[in-house]
Amino acid sequence: MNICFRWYGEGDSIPLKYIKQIPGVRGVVSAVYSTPVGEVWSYEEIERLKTLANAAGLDFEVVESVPVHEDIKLGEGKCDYYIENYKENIRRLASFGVKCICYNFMPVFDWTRSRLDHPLSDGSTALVYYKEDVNRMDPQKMSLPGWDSSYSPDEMSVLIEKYKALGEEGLWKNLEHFIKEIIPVAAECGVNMAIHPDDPPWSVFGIPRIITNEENIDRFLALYDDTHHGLTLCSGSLGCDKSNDMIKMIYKYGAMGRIHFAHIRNVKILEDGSFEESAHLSSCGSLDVAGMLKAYHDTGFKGYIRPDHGRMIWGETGKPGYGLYDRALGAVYINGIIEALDKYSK
Ligand code: DNO
Repeated sequence: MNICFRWYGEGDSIPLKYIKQIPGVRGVVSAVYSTPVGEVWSYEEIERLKTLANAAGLDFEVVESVPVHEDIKLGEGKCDYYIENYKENIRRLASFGVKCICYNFMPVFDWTRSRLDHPLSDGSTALVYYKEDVNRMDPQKMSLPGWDSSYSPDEMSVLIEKYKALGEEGLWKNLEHFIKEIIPVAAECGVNMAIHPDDPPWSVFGIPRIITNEENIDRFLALYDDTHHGLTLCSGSLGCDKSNDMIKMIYKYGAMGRIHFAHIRNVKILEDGSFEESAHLSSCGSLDVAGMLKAYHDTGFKGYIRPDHGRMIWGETGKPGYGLYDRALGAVYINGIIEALDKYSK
């Protein structure tokens, strides 16, 4: 397993040399953030990420994310143009040694939470999703760190209505078209495409979401029979729906060679299905993190793995979910379990 750590480029308050100091971390996961969604990333900017990472002794082999333009997801407007740009981004990234590209097909919004700094009983703060609060939220009057903030409230409301009209089947159709276009290019370049599940794995604000459970992931993988067409298996996204059996999914999709990137996050699921993000340790949340790592180990997982969102601890401030300390603890916890599995399992 290749342990890596997300780094938001030169705008990240966490220096690469700190990431390098986390035991066992081999590379960074990053992206070009200055180019508008859908446009082609410049060679210079991709090269700069690679040069900076390598100079710090870190690999740069995973991109998270190359975002998918809404026109592709809606199958309208400049869809063809954006798909061609997407292919070009795959080619360019491959030419700099990128081997895995994470992306998602969530309409309009990336991950959604009701609060980003919810105080936990130990004095740390975490991202939480309280269903009642989300039901009261108006997406046009808010923005979250993972969201594309380039839309005005009016544009956002038009988009939301379009997706409501498109529905799940319409979204599947557009996803299928996109996959059939890009996977041959990825295969030719030796890049593994790894879709990130919807976070949370259910519809928010009345908009369809489809990468949500085993049945839909089966359908997704069946769209194209090639191992370059695979998954970012994010435990904290899929795992906040109790009916998703993460360990079963790791064994199943791992055996198929379709998991290219593993996100390890723990969540504490509350009675009404709301959830709080927790420390990585299994006993801190509802997920069996040790069991998941054993499943990766048992299936001979050779892909990339990273600690996902951390809490804010030890007085740290910064990008919600992406501070240094708790994610570093997560990396070390993952390393410890893997070392024990490597050493003591027959
Ligand atoms: C959340 C992340 C997501 C992820 C995208 C992938 O912290 O896991 O924002 O990067 O959904 O496209």
